[in-house]
Amino acid sequence: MKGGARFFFPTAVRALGHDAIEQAAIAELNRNLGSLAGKDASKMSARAKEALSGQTVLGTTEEIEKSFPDVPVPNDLGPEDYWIWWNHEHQEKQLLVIAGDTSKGALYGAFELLRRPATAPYKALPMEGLRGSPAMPIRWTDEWDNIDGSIERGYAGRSIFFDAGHVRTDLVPVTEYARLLASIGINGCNLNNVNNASAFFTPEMLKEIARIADAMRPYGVRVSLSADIASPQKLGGLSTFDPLDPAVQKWWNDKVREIYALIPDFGGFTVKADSEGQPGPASYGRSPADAANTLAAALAPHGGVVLYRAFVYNHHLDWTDPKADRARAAYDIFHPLDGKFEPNVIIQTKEGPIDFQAREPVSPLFGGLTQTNQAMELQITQEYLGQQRHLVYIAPMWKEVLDFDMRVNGEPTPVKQIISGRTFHRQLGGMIGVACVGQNGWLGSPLALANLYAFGRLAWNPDLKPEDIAAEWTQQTISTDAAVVNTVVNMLMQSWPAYENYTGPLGLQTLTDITGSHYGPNVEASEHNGWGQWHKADHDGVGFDRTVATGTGYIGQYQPEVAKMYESATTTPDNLLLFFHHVPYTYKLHDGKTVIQYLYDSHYDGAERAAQFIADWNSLKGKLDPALYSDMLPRLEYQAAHAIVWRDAITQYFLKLSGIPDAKGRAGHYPDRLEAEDARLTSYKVIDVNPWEDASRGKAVSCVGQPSCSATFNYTGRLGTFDLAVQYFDLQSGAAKFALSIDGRSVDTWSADDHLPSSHPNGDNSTRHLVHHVALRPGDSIHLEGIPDAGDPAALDYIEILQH
Ligand code: GCW
Repeated sequence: MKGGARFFFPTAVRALGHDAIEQAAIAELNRNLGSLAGKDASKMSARAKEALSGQTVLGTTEEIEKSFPDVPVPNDLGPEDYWIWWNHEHQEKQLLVIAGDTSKGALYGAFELLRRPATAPYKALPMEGLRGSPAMPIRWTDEWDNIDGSIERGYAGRSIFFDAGHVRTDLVPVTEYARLLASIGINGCNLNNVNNASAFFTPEMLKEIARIADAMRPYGVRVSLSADIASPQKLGGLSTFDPLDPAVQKWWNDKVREIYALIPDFGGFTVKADSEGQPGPASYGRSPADAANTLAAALAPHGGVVLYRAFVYNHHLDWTDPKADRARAAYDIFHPLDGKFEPNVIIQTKEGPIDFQAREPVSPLFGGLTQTNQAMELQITQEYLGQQRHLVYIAPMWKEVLDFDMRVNGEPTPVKQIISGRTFHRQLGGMIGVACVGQNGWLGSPLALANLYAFGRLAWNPDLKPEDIAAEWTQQTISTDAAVVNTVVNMLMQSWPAYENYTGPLGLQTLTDITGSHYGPNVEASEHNGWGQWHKADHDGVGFDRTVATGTGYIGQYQPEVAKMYESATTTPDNLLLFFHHVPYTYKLHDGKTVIQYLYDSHYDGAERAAQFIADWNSLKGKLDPALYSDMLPRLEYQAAHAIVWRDAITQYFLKLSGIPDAKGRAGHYPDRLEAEDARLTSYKVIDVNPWEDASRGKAVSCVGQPSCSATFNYTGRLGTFDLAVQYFDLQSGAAKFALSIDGRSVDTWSADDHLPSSHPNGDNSTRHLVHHVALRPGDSIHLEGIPDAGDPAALDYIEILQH
């Protein structure tokens, strides 16, 4: 425990109290001691051995005072704070204290202690003890699990909570998840999807859900549920769900009483109402405040809260109306209700005004509710950020939002202070991370877990730096080796900028299929429909005029100093330019580059960066757990290839629309490609890919109604050895097979057996197969055979000869 020496703690560990949380904390310490101290003691230094003697005790401040009256326990710890203190004595007299005002605080202290050997091995505890305190009271994950065990926007397999209309029998993964959450200070978990929530409220189901609460309780994680506002009618048989009807209030009061009888520490309700087809108070001409307060009145006597989501908007907007603007909705609806919500209501606002895009400005609503509790909702699950198939570490984005200064009343008012309750002296507030964990390694991809970790750490302390959090995470979960930590942290830190660059830079949002997969490129999917995710690209220019002067007036929802910055294109940061302004393609950014050239360059840069991740990861081979190394490598290769699909789609699209060529000659110009539609085809048919930009030159070939098809290309290039990239479409269903041969020699075979979104060939499933070191002579014939399978027509886009 001393400075300069490696950090150990006494291995005789005990709890002073008996409650389940203290027992869980002790179990956690013991479990990890095994890996710390169980190392060969004969090889330990004398100092290290000494540091392991004495005792570690854990308890509430009250328990510590009683058993150890000489220990200087602070008397001002908050309910979830911890205090870790060492008496600086030697050997058997050595005493390490982990205290909390409550056992939950002590549990967080235990996890803090366990972080240190990997993250701060040589850092001594301060003489006065180490204190920790969460910045905000509400630190929850939301899960969007359905009662059948599927998960909306979940990319890691099936639910750990539910299956076929019931709570799962095996709740071991739930306990493990609660541990994971507690280790990063998360204290609540909202279990079910905000859509279609009523089925969870039957008496039978609530009894089953109590088992989940029991499994999570020892880790200080309170469960809560999404509530369907129409439940009194759907489940209760009432003729109405009007929140102001006394029978409706009574129904909720009774239901809440029923819940608390089963789950005494139930957290409360999350509500999505009047949004994307969910019922809401608008049906009766009532406001969100009326609905929220009805639920709040039922929950208040039991200590529960209502997280009412500000994600309320009309998805049938008139796209021909230049004043219509979805971004305005949350502020327009909720700002007038400021001060009308009960004290146990918290307005839960997505971090940006649209919907978890690659980049958005901060929601102006954070500055518009000064008499209302607020929480920020963000997505850990990567719905619009590559669905965990792409490495995107989101903490830098969250950090920008948290640090953003709303300038309320012209004063410094960073979002992190508003949502912690400090700015406007609110009792409640916090951060909600939509996690959607599943049975497949929680988030489906090993490095995606850095996002869950970072979410918890930032909710605990939003002053932490994303790169430091990335380093902590890497040290604890991958390796403390400096090269590993540096490389992984660099990869993580570069991943969001890379993704933004190859999907939707300059505030264009994620240029994906917004009505379908939310995954691959589809520039026009945002346009000409009521969803309001418009970027308004046309032949002359691109971007959405949201100014007060000539646009939708959205910018006027910000406080004056912020509004002033965004109102003028010259003072708007480049990375949000097109979110706020419609400009010609030739408009010059701050460094003098035109918008169109930036669109080209950023996509090429982003794709290049994604390719670099492969080399970065490979540089760590031998220093990584081999299983992790080989799990991650194909994911990074896939990402690099899909980044090329994105790059080509967006650059081709804007080249055609603007008619302005790429000054560097890259966009739409692929000299090393052999297009499938130009090959000699046997049974393959040429198809138009939809959207056209998702295929090289808009066309591909597809094998429909045939047992097999082939494309033969005549190689006319130079003699040499090359890598070949075969670009094909790996549809969701089936597993088509491909066989490549050169001049009759079989070179490679593979199967299109991934499960990518979409059932027709497009950018969701355009996939690259690399064949290395292929010797080619001019005049060779490159022959590709495709064998379709169960709805997968072995569709093929091109072969690219990669020049070394
Ligand atoms: O981003 C959109 C998602 C929906 C989601 C909705 C919401 C739960 O595409 O799947 O529904 O947001 O946040 O309510």
